[in-house]
Amino acid sequence: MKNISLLLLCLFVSIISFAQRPDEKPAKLLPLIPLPKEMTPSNDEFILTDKTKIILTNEKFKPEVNYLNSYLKTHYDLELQVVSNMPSDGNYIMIAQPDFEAGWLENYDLTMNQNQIVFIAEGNAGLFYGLETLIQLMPLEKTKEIKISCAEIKDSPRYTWRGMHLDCSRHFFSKEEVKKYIDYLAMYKFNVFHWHLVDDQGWRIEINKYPLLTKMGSLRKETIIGKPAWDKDGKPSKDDKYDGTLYGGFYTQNDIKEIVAYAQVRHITVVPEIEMPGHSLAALAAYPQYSCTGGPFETYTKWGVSDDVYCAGNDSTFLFLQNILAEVCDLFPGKYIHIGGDECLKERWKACAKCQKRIVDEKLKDENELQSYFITRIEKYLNSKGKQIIGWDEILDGGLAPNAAVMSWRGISGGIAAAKQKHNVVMTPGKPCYFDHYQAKDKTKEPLAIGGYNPLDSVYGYNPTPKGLTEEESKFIMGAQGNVWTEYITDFSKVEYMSMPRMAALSEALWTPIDKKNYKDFVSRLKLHSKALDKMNVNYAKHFLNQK
Ligand code: TNX
Repeated sequence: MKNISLLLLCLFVSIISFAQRPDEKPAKLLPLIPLPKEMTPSNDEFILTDKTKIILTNEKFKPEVNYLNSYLKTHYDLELQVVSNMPSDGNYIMIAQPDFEAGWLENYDLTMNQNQIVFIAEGNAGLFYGLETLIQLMPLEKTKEIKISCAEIKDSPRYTWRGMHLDCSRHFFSKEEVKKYIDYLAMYKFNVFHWHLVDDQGWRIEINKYPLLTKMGSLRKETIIGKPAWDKDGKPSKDDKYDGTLYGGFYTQNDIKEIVAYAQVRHITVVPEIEMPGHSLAALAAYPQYSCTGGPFETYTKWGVSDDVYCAGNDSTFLFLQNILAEVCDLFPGKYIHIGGDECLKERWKACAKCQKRIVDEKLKDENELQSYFITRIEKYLNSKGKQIIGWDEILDGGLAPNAAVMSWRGISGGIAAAKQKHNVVMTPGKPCYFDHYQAKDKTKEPLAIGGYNPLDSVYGYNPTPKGLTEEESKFIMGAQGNVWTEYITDFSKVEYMSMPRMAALSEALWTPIDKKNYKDFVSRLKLHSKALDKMNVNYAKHFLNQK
């Protein structure tokens, strides 16, 4: 009996001492977002100084090494020497490749102790994500001795499409602001920037062949103040008030090239959106001949959806759009072009002789099938240019174009239907992926938003892979995206308020294995990470600071 008690006592003591030896502090909470797939923090510290060397054995990683060095230069005013052999003394950061090729281009391993930081990555993107992790571990204050908490990390993303969208039509954001937004995406390991460049309220991309698109379509004579009080017949109400101020802005092709290159360095693909057949009033204000009625039109000054859309019966409409898309294809090297496709009202088509003739000639059933004809014809053109189309889930109505990917925004049913038809899908249901919705319950204390309620925890808890799909069908869910529509977001500081930190929460929903996710733990890390946001002067929403 005595022996057994002794044994139990020994066991108890050893369990206690195993859990926490007196010389060992509990594992540190590291301010990493998104949380890596596998991570073991240690109590070691790596001290990075201007003596630290970078060992680079493969030149292909030079761009990422330059990125790290320019980060260090900007934030700590130091630059590390890059060498190709093991240095005889001092600590180092080694960049290595695995000795196999598996095609795991976004993965990285990061091993750290007080003498060395070793990255192993097969692809440049993987190394870039590793560097972003390392950067999040660096101290915020400018110092000559950069103390970095060590950990052993094996990381890779859960989804291949980790997107954020920004509507630059309803309100225009400068080139510098767009770059800032891209920086936030890079920080959280997003890899797609969906750039909403065109809508009823403004055309924002220079097209050389059609200069009036920016000369006229980028301007609106004024903007509605607050929310429109829609009349029952959809006509503007006399209660609507306008600000009487000319509003406009656009990106030159050089601006676009600069932004695309900026994103490329950060392993972010820019997906441009050119809306059709609806949401096209700004283009029709400049070129009314491509509408059903011939116009004239004005760039929309209020929010909502216009009746006037591109004419689907007129062959010259397609030529016009193809000429635009040809320039778009040259500017954006990514595989996908977003062709919109949402909320196309069919009133004009119903009354248009040319559209009705098209329906008869093409043996279409109705205006929904006419929309499908429209999108399929555009798809054929873009496929011939080596591009794939992606569109909002209305492109399912009347039949999906053969190779189209679908962005599911009216809930998830469009995404489920598309996946079942073996089409690629990006999930972005209004709940919880619309970051133009309110993020706090008490709306009276919040800046004006379009409506809805998408708090941080619901964004965090989002699982892009819906129930009810087989494993095979689930493979078509490429990922998800957060959308920032800007009807009520008039300046960049409000873009930050609406998107941060919901963007951080979404990044974890897209990156971290589902069984590793924990909202409480996320909030604890976010509290640490928010110090970095403070340092960057980001106007993020602070509701989480009161959450335990
Ligand atoms: C719906 S989402 C729209 C946008 C609006 C947004 C406001 C989508 C494809 N169309 O035009 O800006 O709602 O939340």
